[in-house]
Amino acid sequence: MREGHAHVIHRHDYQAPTYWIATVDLTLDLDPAKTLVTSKLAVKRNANQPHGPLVLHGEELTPLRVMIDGEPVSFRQDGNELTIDAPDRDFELVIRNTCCPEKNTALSGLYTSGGGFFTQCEAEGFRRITYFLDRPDVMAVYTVTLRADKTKYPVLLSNGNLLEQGDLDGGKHFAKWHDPFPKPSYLFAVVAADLVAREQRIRTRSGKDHLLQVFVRRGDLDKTEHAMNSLIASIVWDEARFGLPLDLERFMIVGVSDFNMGAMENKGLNIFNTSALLASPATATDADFQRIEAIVAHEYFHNWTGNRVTCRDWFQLSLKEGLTVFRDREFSMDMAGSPSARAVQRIQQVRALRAVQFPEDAGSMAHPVRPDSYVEINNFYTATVYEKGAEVVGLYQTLLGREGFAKGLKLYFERHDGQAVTCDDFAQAMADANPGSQLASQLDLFKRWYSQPGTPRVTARGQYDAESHRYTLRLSQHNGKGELPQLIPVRMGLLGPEGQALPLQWEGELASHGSETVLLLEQTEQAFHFVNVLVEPTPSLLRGFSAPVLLDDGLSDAQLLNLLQHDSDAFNRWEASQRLALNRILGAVRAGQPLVLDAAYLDAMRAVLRHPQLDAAFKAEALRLPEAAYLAEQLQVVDPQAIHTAVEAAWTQIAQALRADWEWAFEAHQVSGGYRPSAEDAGRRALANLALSLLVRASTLSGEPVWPGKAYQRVKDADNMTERFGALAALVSAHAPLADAALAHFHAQFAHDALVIDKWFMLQARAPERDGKVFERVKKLLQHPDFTLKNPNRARSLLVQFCNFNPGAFHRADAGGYVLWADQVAHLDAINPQAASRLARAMDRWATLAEPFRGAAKVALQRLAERSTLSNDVREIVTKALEVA
Ligand code: B3K
Ligand code: ZN
Repeated sequence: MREGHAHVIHRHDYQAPTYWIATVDLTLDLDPAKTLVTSKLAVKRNANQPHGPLVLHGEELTPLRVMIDGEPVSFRQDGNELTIDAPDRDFELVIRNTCCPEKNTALSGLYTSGGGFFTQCEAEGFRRITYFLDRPDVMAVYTVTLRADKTKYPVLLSNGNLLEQGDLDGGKHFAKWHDPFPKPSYLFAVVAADLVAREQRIRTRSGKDHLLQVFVRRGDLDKTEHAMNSLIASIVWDEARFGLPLDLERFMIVGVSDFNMGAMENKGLNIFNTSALLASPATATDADFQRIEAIVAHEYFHNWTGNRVTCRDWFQLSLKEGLTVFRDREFSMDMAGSPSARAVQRIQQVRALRAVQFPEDAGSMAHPVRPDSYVEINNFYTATVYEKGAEVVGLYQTLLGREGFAKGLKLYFERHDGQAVTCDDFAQAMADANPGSQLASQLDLFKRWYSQPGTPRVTARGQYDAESHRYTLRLSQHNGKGELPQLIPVRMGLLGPEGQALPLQWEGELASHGSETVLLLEQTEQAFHFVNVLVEPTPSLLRGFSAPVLLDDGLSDAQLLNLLQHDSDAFNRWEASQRLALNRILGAVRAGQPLVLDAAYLDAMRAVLRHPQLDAAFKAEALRLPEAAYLAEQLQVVDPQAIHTAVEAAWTQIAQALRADWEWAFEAHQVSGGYRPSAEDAGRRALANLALSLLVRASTLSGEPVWPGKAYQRVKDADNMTERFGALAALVSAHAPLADAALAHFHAQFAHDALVIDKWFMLQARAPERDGKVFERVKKLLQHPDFTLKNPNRARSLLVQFCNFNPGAFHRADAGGYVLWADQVAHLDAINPQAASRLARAMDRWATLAEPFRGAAKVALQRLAERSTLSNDVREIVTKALEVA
């Protein structure tokens, strides 16, 4: 990887391989220093391609010998390729090689963690275990034999079914696994460790019995109940909603502490970052419980969308990721239950999309949902491929309806089960299953969502003619330079001045068709005419965020307040709250004036907070201010300090002006009884935590001790992590005098729980900056005995949280944040390129920064780019950043 040249791979260069591999018979003699791998492959000539040598991928491996049909043959190793002059026919290939798991700090391939062996093969980790055609269109049936010391590694796991196990000489044992489903190498997995399992047997609808297992380290078993429940719920849901059953006798999940992402969907053997698996009320927050449920579901759902039908090449990544995120979102919404709880889910999805994917799509790493080229594929597991990809899949459902979408998915599996396919194949199945649909007639137009980068900007302006009772809505779309119009469904309704939903009647029609419709914007500009509109309406557009666009509807404060109070669409009520805040914050930033929140806004927020019918979870979302990253996206030139100052001022005024209301909210939303991670209880805790944080803020500013004292007491006494951490966050973000004592208490109490200590780092890294204190603290924390760059969770919880998600502290006029960033990216890159590359992305949007930030950011980027030792991962990010200007 390091010696390799930055080689750009293009989507249009795809070619099927010269050889296929039908079966893989793999034996691993596991040893941390030198693992011996024997791989026996049934190689098949692909008659559709001209004959040529067999070129296998291999990285950081030592080859020992290569045999064809039992005869040793010569081979050439050149960089990361092994070339064999193979015959023009089918043959058996045997390769023996070694690799070194304990030196594998990149955590890709076979590595050690906590004294055990684990693998991560997506995207290109299998080639770090043995030489192979390590590409997703090569699908093979695997048989795997593991041999290892029995005392150190009592549990030996691989994909599929256990065929055999037993003891060997010298204190060793073995296990032999067989996976009947052909799979690409990226879904291969091995675990050998000292683990214990929570087990559950279930019988699915079809009457088949299955064994579910969650493997963790001894001592963590009491934190696996939620994951097991989530797995069972996912299995039941996928069968009920899409008719997709569990196809394996055994489904295993394994937790590991050193892992580059959340989890991995290896066939029948999901491997999880412990942060995405372990939860108990004492150590995990409501958000953790929710995230674990979503990730367990996501990986399980991959079993069909990703594993049974996989990607032909890595450009098609969103085929499995966008679709699977869409599926886990639908699952989470169904699990949340009430319409309001579903809306809260949608709100949280959109908040994340706007804070991460919108900036990505406007920055140096902007790429289409189906990218056209890459240097390092691991850099393309992005918010665009995942989250925007899921939005695009959602568009199919919006256009086809739930039933039409389900029909499309059914046809997709009928056609492609067991194959490696493309996003085009998916789109075609959706269209063919729904002949006569708008999708089918406009498929090429629709597919621009896959090929064009950037967030479409939609402008909407309404015109009311009081005499003729006509209302005309003009929609236009602006895409990036040279980009064509896209197909944008705009779900909408009209509200009267008292907030009543108005009937919608098209020009030329005799009667109205209800009060909600979906407009299809497919050209650069279109006008939609409504008749019999008896009062001047307020348009409610893009309900439920029906397309991933930036909408400028030009609504006045009065109209936004009308929507906030009355819209039947909960998402748009929330959106109105955000727009009211956004207009004020941006107004102050643009004018270079201190922010002063007006009574109308504060009264509206009070009304939301005190509303008798709205759910607590919804209130917490509506009262929360827009993310700094989303605010920044509205500006041509970004001064992160000006945004930070305005946001802080807004919070302080909301805290002070609504003080009595927050006291009421805190007391009124206490949850009694045992901890349950239900949407309803979580919503109450979220609102109580927000209230507490604002009360501590207001009190700290006026020097009153009561609320900071209460928060401190809560840090000590709370019986669940959501309340404990909420109280700690309240103290830390207000820079309250008791914050340090609370942090020390918290650290001492959870010193032995790595996942909780990660939270402790994260909280300090994300605290709102005040007089440079947060930056100073982060520098100190880099020296903390608990800090290490070797564990990705720990590195992320301090560095990614600070550099990528704390703009007010990171962007400093003295460039200190950028210097820290460049140094840490370089250090981390020497250990773990994928983790470093993630951190490197903190500079994606540097070119829009105001001076002096912009100039200083450029210097830091150049300094990093000049280093000769960068990995391809980091080099690609830094090079792209510098190409912007
Ligand atoms: N498919 C994996 C991600 C692999 C990332 C490789 N750099 C997890 C997921 O999306 O489910
Ligand atoms: Zn996924």
